[in-house]
Amino acid sequence: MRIDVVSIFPEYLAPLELSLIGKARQDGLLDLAVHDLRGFTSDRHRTVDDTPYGGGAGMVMKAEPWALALESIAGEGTAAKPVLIVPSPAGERFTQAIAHQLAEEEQLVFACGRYEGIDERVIDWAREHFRVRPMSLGDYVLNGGEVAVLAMVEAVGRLLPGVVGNPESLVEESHSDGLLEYPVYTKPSEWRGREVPPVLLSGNHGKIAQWRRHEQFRRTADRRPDLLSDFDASNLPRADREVFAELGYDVVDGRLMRREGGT
Ligand code: 6GU
Repeated sequence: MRIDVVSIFPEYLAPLELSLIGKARQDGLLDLAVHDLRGFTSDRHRTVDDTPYGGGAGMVMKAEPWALALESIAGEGTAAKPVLIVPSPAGERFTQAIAHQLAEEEQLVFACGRYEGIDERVIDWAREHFRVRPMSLGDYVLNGGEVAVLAMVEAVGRLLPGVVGNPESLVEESHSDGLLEYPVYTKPSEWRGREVPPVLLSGNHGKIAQWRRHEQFRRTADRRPDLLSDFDASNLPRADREVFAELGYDVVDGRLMRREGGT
């Protein structure tokens, strides 16, 4: 996969040289380039921002440096219409499902805005060269897209073939099946008076798998009940339905329904 990142703070992306993603780049699995937006200015001050039309606080990123940067990237690449991801708190929510979609792409381009954002005409114009996707990590505000790009590149990069050594690691993790992951433990079996759940020491792999799945249900109901409305509860084994019943959920038409006045 080819990834291009445009930013006025290229140094912010330095962590992409480390760990799994850094290794993937060294191994030739990921070809990643970071471009300085100021390299596409032509005035003495290398200006990338200006005051907003209509007034108001803050500055807006000027259109022309962005167009020059994105044109040079679109011209270099081999993908017909690469995906252009524009990190923004006003974007579509980035999810594991989207990470999987993006991992299938030949080329991704990330446009890191700062200040109050990029002149909206760039987003519109860019649709001629890119499949544009404004993306948000969640409902909070960062100062710019760089930290969000670190997160998205890591989420996508680890799904590329060969990046994670043992692909089994990708199967049983949070969000891979619409549930949060189960809790994990390692030696010693007793630590500061706390025991590892005995089932994990039982050697009974069927029992362990069921316990883990039920812990996923409990955790998800406790921390992220919103995820349960999309959970496919048709054909759930009786033991699973019993756990959900304890948690205050009934199965109605293959969906989990919070019981009225449930605990
Ligand atoms: Cl992707 N960008 C910015 N600037 N803020 C955010 C975000 C992205 N996601 C959540 N907050």
